Parts: sequence; structure tokens; C-alpha cells
Amino acid sequence: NNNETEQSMVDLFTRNVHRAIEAVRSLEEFARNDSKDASGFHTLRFALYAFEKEAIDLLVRKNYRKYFTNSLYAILDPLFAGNDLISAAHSLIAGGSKIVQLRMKNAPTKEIISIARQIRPICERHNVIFIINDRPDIASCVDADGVHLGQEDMEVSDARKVLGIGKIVGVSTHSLEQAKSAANAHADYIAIGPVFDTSSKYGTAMKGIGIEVVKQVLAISKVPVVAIGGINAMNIKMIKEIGINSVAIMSALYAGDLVRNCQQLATILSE
Ligand code: TZP
Ligand code: MG
Repeated sequence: NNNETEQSMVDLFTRNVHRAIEAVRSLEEFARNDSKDASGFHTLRFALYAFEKEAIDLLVRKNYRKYFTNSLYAILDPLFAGNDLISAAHSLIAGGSKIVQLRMKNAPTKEIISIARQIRPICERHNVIFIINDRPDIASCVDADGVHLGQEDMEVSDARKVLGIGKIVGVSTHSLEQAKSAANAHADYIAIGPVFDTSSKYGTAMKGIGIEVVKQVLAISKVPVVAIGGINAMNIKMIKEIGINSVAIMSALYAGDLVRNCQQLATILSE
């Protein structure tokens, strides 16, 4: 099992980095007790923490931030994509989506797992990030790249317990306050929206929170920020211009030709 091998590699790596950190901590304390300058050890210790984080991003998280750079984050939901989710996944990827999120709110768990297992290798083959909506357990089962959590879903820390090290945990937020909480909880990316009015969220109309809030979230976030909600070919330039990292889109992808819509939106984002 790939996932298990990867986890034990990560465990071995982190255990050894932590040993190095402890060793440096001892030297730091030793120097201090001896009234020597310990600042070099202190700096080294924090460099090791940063190294650990970076190495995990590089080794097991595919250096995920690069996928969240001027990229199209496509939401794959049977409500819009219809029944052939596999062929829709192929189209999203052919159209240049860098991230695909599977969102099957009302489907039985068995069915979600079955579809997710089929999409997993397609994303892998095309170097696309695969995210599961709502369900860390399913993301873990199918070895997806990560999970997307809403405000009513599992906490980031709990999702990490389910998923282990090396998976992406993103959070949906609807205000600056929620975005700050997601940042404090160490989410790997923060989705903010609905930016514009949309009826795609619960099937009921939702008012957009506006572009100013998105700018504020961008200003406070150290992790990628994904704009979501009511974004289409008409307004996507506005979003790109404020320097957003990635744009998540659902309904605007599925009206007409799926591949062409993705191409059009992905091209604007990458320009
Ligand atoms: N969260 C905030 S808006 C939204 C979600 C899941 C729906 C996005 O869909 P659309 O059709 O691109 O507005
Ligand atoms: Mg959710």
C-alpha cells in the first residue's frame, strides 16, 4: 500500500528531524547554563522546524502551493456535471483545471468511494490535485491529495488525525473572521466566498460577500487563498486582478461545452 509506505517514510523523517531538534535544544540549554551565547542554536532549532515543514510539502504534498498559483479549481458535483462524473473529470482536466474537488453531498458513501477511486488515478496521471469535499475518511480511503472542510465539518486538527501527515486540508470561509480562524487552525488553503451572488451552495440564493473581503483575506493569509462563488467568464478578471491564488468554480463550468469553458477560464487565470 502506497499510502502506508509514504506514512512510515514521513514518520521516520519527522522522528529524526525531531531528534535533531532535541539535540540542538540541549546544546542551546547547555550554552545558556554556561552563560554562553545560545542564539546560534536557537536560530538553528527554528530553521529545523521550517525545514521539516518545507520538506513535507516537497516530499509528500507535491509542493502543493504551485497548484494553487493562478489556477482553476474545478468543483465536480453531479448536480451540475450530471451522471457521468468520470467523463466530466476527464473534461475538467483536459480544460486545464489544476485542482479537482469531488462534491457529492447526497450520495451514499459507497458510491462516493467508488467514483473517487476511479478519479484518483486520472488526476494522478495528469498531475492534478484531487480533493474530496466534506469527508476526511473518504479522502483517506481513496488516498486523495486532501479534503475540503466547511464550517460545519470536522476541525482541521481532527481531519489531520484521520488523514495523517502530508495531506492537504482546505477550509471554506464566508467572512474575514472565519478566514482568521482557518488560518489559526493551520488550514493549508483558505476558500473565501461566495464572492458574488450564487445559488449553487445549498440550491438557495446566497448573497455575495464582495471583493473587499477577499482582499482582506489575501492580506492576512500566509497560505493560498481560493475565491469561490458566482465566478464566471464575465467577472473572473476582477478576481485575478486582486492577486488571488486560485479560483474555484462550479456552475459556470457546466453551461455549454465543459472543456471549452474550463479552457477559457484557466487561460484567463494563467495569463
Ligand atoms: N461555497 C461557497 S459558494 C459555493 C460553495 C461551495 C458554490 C460555488 O459554485 P458556483 O456555481 O461557482 O457559484
Ligand atoms: Mg462541507
